[in-house]
Amino acid sequence: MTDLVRAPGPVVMGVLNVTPDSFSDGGRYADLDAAVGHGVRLRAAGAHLVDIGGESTRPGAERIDAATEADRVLPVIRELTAAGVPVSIDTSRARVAEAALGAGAVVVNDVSGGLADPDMARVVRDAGCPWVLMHWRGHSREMRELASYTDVVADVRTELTQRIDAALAAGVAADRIVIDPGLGFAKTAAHNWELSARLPELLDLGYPLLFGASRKSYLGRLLAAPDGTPRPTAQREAATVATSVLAVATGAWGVRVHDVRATADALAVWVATGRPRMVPAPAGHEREGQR
Ligand code: PMM
Repeated sequence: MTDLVRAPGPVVMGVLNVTPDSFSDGGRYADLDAAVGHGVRLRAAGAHLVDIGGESTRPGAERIDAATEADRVLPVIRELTAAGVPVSIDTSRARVAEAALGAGAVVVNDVSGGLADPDMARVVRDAGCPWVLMHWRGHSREMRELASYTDVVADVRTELTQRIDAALAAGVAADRIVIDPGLGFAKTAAHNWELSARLPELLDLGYPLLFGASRKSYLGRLLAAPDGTPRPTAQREAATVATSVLAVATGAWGVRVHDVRATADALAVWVATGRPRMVPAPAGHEREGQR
C-alpha cells in the first residue's frame, strides 16, 4: 500500500458501515451478503479503498464491545479481500485493527488518531500499514461538549501535530501517516466550514490529508428547508460532491464518501481538466455562509 499513500491521488475511500445505527447507512449492510455486495459495488464505482466500520461514531452513540465490533467486520473483510477489494478498517481499537489486518485489511483508519487505544501505534508499526490519524477529542457520547476551540484550525493543527509526533515516536514511519481534520467530530457546523476554508493550514503539515464530509449534518443544515428542517442524508449528495472536489482541488489526498460513483465521476472531470488548483483568497477576504 506504499503506492496508495504516495499516489498523486485523488484517492476515493468508499464507506461501508456494518452497524445497525450509523447516521447514513446504519442497518443497511448488517447482513454479510448485503455488506459484501455493497463493497464490491463501491469498488466497481471507483473506490480505491472500501472503509469498513463496525461501531457507529455518530454523535451521541453508545459504545459496543470489541468482540461485537470484530464479529461484525471480520467476515466482511475476509470476503471482500478474497474478491480483490482493498479494504481499510475503521476502528479505534488496537485488537480490532490487528484482527482486521490479519483478515486482509491494508489500511487502519483510526478516528481517534491513536488516542483511544495506546496499543494502536504498535499494531500499525508492526504491520507497516498506512494509518489515518483523524482529529478527535473524545468518544461519540461526549463529543458534542468538546467542540470548544480558540481557533479551530490552529487548535486542530496543534492536536494533529501531537498525534503525528506520538506516532513517529512509537516507530511508525512518516510515509505511513495520513491526517484527517475529523469533520463533525467535536465540531460545530461553523467549525467544519472554517476547517474546509482553511485546509491549506493543515496541508502545510506535509502529510496526505483525507477529507470526510460525506452527508454530514452540517451539509444538511446548509441545505435546510425554509422552516429549518435539515436536508435528509440521502439528499446531500451534490453538496458532498462539491465539498469533496473543492477539498481535492485545494490539495487533499483523498475523500471518504458514501456515494462513490458521484464523487469519482466529479473527480474524473477535475483530473481531465488538468487538476486545477484553488488559490487561497487574499488575506481578510470575507467568506459567506459560515456562521
Ligand atoms: N467519519 C465517520 C467515520 N469515520 N473516518 C475518517 N477518517 N474521517 C471521517 O470523517 C469519518 C471517519 C462518520 O461518518 P459515517 O458514519 O458515515 O461513517
